[in-house]
Amino acid sequence: MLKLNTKEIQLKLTEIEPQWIFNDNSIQRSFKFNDFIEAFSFMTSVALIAEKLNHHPNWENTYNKVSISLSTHDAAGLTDLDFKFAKAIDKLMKK
Ligand code: H2B
Repeated sequence: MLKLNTKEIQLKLTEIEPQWIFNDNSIQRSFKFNDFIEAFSFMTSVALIAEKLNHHPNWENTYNKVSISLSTHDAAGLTDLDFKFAKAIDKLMKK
């Protein structure tokens, strides 16, 4: 996977939900649910996408909150795969 440059990243950021922020060589978004079960159900769906893409999130869960940070470890930065993953997560949230 090819590491994206700043210009490519700026363009790609316009294709995902505005809640994603570019920070520390990754894209990050936080989610809040009604309770732990809803948060964990969401995480389960994200985990299935991750396995399908063979691309995995760095994330944190505290009760009803989930924070996700996406980057490509192998490329030490962002690649198309991170944006593909972000789009799939955005799609989940629209259901
Ligand atoms: N996920 C992420 N986010 N970045 C990677 O570089 C990565 C991954 N590499 N999932 C994959 C798995 C790699 O470790 C395996 C061996 O394919």
